[in-house]
Amino acid sequence: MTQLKCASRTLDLSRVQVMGILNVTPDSFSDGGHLYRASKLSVEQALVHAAAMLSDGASMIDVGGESTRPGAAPVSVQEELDRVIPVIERLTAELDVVVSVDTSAPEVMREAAAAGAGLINDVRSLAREGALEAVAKTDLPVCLMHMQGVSPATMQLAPSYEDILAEVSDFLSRQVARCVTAGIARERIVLDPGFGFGKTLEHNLTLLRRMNELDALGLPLLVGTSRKSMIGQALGREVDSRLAGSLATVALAVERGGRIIRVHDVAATVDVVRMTEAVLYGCEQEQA
Ligand code: 9MG
Repeated sequence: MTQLKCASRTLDLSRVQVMGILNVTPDSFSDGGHLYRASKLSVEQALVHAAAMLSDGASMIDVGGESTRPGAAPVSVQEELDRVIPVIERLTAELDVVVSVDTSAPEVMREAAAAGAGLINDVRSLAREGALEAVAKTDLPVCLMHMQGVSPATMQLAPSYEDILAEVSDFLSRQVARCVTAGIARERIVLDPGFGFGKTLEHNLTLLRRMNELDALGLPLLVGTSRKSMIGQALGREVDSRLAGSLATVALAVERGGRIIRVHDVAATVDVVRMTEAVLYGCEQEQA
C-alpha cells in the first residue's frame, strides 16, 4: 500500500514523508502560563512555525497539546481542545499539508477531524474509552504506537522485555486486529514501534537495529526518535545538541523501512531522507 488517504489529501508513501512536530503546549510559546489558552498570538506563531516546516519539506504537521514526556502533567480534555483545535483550523485552511493530531482523547479526535485533521496519532493506541469508536466513525487514518506501561507518566519505571522485537510486533498486530474488528480498514493504519516509550537505551537501540523485522506486519511504519533521550544517553548530549545523533537514526530508520519520520528539525531531516533514498534506490533527478 503506497497511498494513505488523509481527509482531502493523499500521501504517497512510496517516498518517505517527513512529519514536522508542532507542540502547542505552554512551554512552546512565549505567552505561555499555567492556564494556557490558544491565544491569537500563539495560533499565529504556530502557523509561522508550520509554514516554515512545510517550506523545509515536511508534508505532514503533527499538532499536540499534551506533553508525552515521561512524568509530564496530564491536561484536561477542554484544555487540550482549546490548545489544538484553533491551530488545526488555521493550518488546514491556510497550508497545503496533512495535519495530524497527537491525542488520546476521543473528544479531541472527533473535533480535530471536524476541523480538517488528516490523521490521528495516538501514542496510547486507542486505549482510552471511546477512542476506538471515535476513530472508526471518521474516515481518517490512525497511527498506533507501542508503549510498555499504561501511560507516559509511568512508562519508564522499569521497562523489561524478553525479546523486544517479538513483543512490539505482537502488540501492534493485536492492535491492528482490534481496529479491523471495530471497522477501521487496514489501509487506514500506520504503525509505530514507539521509541522512548517504556524502553531503556539498549531496548531502543535493539529496536532500531532490528526494525526491518516489523516489515512482516505489512503496514507503513512511522518513526519518532527526534532529540529523544536515547540520543542524549548514547552521546551524552543535552536536548539542544542532539541533531547529528537524531539524523543518524533517521538514515538507519529509512534503510530499515520507516515511511514517515516524525521530527523537530525538518530541513536537515529531509536532506538525510532524500540522500538515504538516493543510495538505496538511485536518484531519479539528473545530476547537476
Ligand atoms: C507524540 N509523540 C511523541 N513521540 C512520538 C513517537 O515516537 N511516535 C508517535 N507516533 N508519536 C509520538
